[in-house]
Amino acid sequence: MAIYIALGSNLGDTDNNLKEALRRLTLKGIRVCRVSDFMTTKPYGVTDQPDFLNAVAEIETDKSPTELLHVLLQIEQEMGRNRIRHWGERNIDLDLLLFDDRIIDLPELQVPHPDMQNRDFVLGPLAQIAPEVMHPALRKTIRQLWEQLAEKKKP
Ligand code: PH2
Ligand code: MG
Ligand code: MG
Repeated sequence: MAIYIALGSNLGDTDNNLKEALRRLTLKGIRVCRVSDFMTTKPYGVTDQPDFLNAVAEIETDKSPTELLHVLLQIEQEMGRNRIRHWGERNIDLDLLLFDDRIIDLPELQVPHPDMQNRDFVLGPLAQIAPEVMHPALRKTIRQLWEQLAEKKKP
């Protein structure tokens, strides 16, 4: 069981932005156990924006999911996150993907992330570090979800 977060950036020094976010997690007492490669990805949803740099990290913490969400939002704020438009460009975005096998449906927090099974830029890095982890709602492994998405995109 583990906790996974997604990191994304497509404004400024994107490589440094991801590294800085990971550093700040550690400073706040959150243990960063594994980090995927940083991957350049095409923008999803809103396509007229720069490519993203994305990664996924496995972390450990005693915090509750809501407490962790607030740490993620706090780091975004500390890093001067500028949200220009919904799904648009940003210097840093930190999203909670999976929290052990918990299913959470609060107004401010849905876990597993409700759109993760449709996102290459999440499943790609996640499949690199956690292919056998089970999605607790869809009852499929990350590898299966990744293959399913690739299948869907075939012409
Ligand atoms: N984040 C979004 C919208 N689209 N596309 C990519 N490639 N990577 C992202 O992190 C991303 C996106 C909203 O959070
Ligand atoms: Mg996001
Ligand atoms: Mg976000």
